[in-house]
Amino acid sequence: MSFPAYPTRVLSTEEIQRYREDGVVMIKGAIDRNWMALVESGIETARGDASLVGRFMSRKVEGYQMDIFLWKRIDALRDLIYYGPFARWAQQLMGAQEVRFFYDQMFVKEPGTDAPTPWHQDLSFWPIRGEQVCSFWIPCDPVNRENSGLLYVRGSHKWPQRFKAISPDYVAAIIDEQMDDIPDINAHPERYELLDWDMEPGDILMFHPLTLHGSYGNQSRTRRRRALALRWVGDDVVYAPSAKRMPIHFEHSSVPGGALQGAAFPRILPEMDAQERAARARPERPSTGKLLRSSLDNAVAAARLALKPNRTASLKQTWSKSDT
Ligand SMILES: O=C(O)CCC(=O)C(=O)O
Repeated sequence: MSFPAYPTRVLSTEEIQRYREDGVVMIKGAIDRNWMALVESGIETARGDASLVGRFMSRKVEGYQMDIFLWKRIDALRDLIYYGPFARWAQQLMGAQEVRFFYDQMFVKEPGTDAPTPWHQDLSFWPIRGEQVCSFWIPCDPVNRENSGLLYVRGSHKWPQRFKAISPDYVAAIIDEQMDDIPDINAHPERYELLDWDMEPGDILMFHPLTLHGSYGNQSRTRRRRALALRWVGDDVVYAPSAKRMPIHFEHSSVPGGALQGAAFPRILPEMDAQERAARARPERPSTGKLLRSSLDNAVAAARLALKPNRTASLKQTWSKSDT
């Protein structure tokens, strides 16, 4: 068998076209149950062993859990990324020769968890720039709007605005004052074309990181919502860090303006990079120094934001009746 695995089915021209036009496409039954078993096992391991960043990112809402760069310490997820069919889908979707893995992220909302994911674009706060970028969102529970299935604003990846990064965990350090305010989409739903799907384990969402997306809290009393996001980059992507973009805490050798490279962003296609793969033989956790630096930056940014009450009000989004 050759790796990464060939998907049980490739994307059709219509599906790729839908992704390009709408900024998101949902593919039913794409992931076979062996790969789904790795997704679920990785999420369950992560839930029982949160990283320091994960503990910081999981807001103080009972039942909400988020963590990133899980594949650096959880072998099931490393194997999923290196050997699963995802890199080949990313290659097709982005029309890229080279495919690198950017990072993974877990989102868990237990039944009744009042933690909406605010409307946001991902690329605005990522320390990269380029066209060939895509995200996959993989639920391992049945999801619909009630238990926090994702909503998308159709075609918003083509809008000219770059919105302030209201990340699900409200990290103040990445809110860039120079960027546009996100409109309060739920207060005026008639102005937008919203897309969402009922999904089952094995289904996958593929979306462009400029497509506005968000979700309600988990309003179901019985159904959990566990999901894993995988982010991919292609040939034209460059490293573009800045003070207001997500810091990378893992080792890599990318330089600003150059291609992503090094152990944090492994090349999977056209062939795996042997050195990067060897570097992942052992789990990596970020140094405490880097994490302390980031949390200090965030505390300073949060204090600055709190001193501007009008700015905070303009970031508000309507997600429940009490928000209106
Ligand atoms: O699962 C969620 O609530 C958020 C997902 C998301 O924003 C993403 O994958 O970019």
